[in-house]
Order: sequence, then structure tokens, then C-alpha cells
Amino acid sequence: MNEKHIKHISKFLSLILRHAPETIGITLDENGWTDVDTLLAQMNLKGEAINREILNVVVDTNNKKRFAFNEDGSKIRASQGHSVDIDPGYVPQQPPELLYHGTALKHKDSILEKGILKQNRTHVHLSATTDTAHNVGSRHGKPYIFEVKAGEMHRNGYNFFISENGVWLTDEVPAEFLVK
Ligand code: HQG
Repeated sequence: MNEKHIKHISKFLSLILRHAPETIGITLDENGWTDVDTLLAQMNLKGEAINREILNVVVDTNNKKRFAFNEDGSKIRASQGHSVDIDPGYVPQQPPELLYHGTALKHKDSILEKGILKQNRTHVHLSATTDTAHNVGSRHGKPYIFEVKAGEMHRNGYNFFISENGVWLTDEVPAEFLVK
């Protein structure tokens, strides 16, 4: 299995486990989990040749650890990034004083006006480092990084979660909590 194939399967899994499970006729439970055997069977049915060994390699080698198995390995889910309405069940955490949000320069003015909104996803995604935020922002165009006063938000009652793969999640970031 070459890297290109691994990446292809990873992207396909992101589509299925975050956004459109119905594409291959599967469902996610309320916490985003789906049965591994059913997933593999339905992927094969739709022409995506895969078996458990290949799935394990894709999960293990994924650069952002996007997918996780449950304890006994019978279920799989995406750790963050969903647009499908699931509750990952993460426990609220105390965030660091500052977190970062990488976006495109073209969104800067709108964000300064309306704050950071979750758009199509279940949460706003924040990064612990400017490097990561830079990579996230570069996906959308010329990157721009906002500093978010996460500690202050937390003290004002906003919940923060950290996904299994280290992405900070919250519902929204009102503009007043952006560092000017
Ligand atoms: C922007 C990737 C205008 C927001 C990444 C972002 C992340 C606004 C875009 C994860 C806005 C939504 C999520 C406002 C927010 N006005 N634009 N008021 N509020 N936006 O892709 O955070 O590689 O849904 O800044 O690494 O870019 O897929 O969110 O530019 O962790 O695993 O609206 O996806 O992970 O874009 O990325 P997205 P995101 P993966």
C-alpha cells in the first residue's frame, strides 16, 4: 500500500465519518462511532477496497491522528471536524490563556465583526500553537492568525474541549475575545 492510497482512504474516511456517512449507507451513533465491520463491508461494496489491516495502517499513520478506535477496536470515529450533528462526549477542560485560530486573510474583517463562528462544523476549531494555526489557515488562502483569549472566555463561562487528537473545540468566539 503506497502513501497515495493511504491518503485517499484517509480523505474518504473523513468524508464518511465527519460529513456524509449515508454515502455508503452507514450511520453514526450519537457520539460519532460506527461499527468497523459494517464500515469495511460497505466501503468494499462501494468499490473502496479495504480490509482491517489497511484500516489499521491508515489510522496509525495518519499525520493528525484524525481517527480513533474504541477500546475493543470494534468501532471507529473521527476525533473532530464533524459537520454531522454528533456529540463527541469530551469533558470540558481549562484551556490555556491563549489559543490560536488560523483562517484566511479574506475572512479577517468578517471575523472581527461577527466573531469566529462554527460555520458548517459542530465546533469552532482552535490550535494550541501558531504553527498549527498557520497550517489550518493556509487551507483557505493567504493565512491570518487570530489570538483568542481562551482563559478569559473560560472565566466567563464558555466551555472548551480538547479532542482526542489535540484540537481545542468551543462553540463560538465572540469578537470581544479576539486579541486586537
Ligand atoms: C471561517 C482541519 C468569516 C474560519 C483543520 C474558517 C481544523 C469565518 C472557515 C479543522 C467566520 C471554516 C477545522 C466569520 C469563521 N466570517 N469567516 N464570522 N467565522 N470563519 O474548515 O477551523 O485537516 O470549517 O476562520 O486542521 O479552518 O480536516 O474550519 O476559515 O482542525 O483534520 O470559516 O479542519 O482539520 O472552515 O478547520 P472550516 P477550520 P483536518
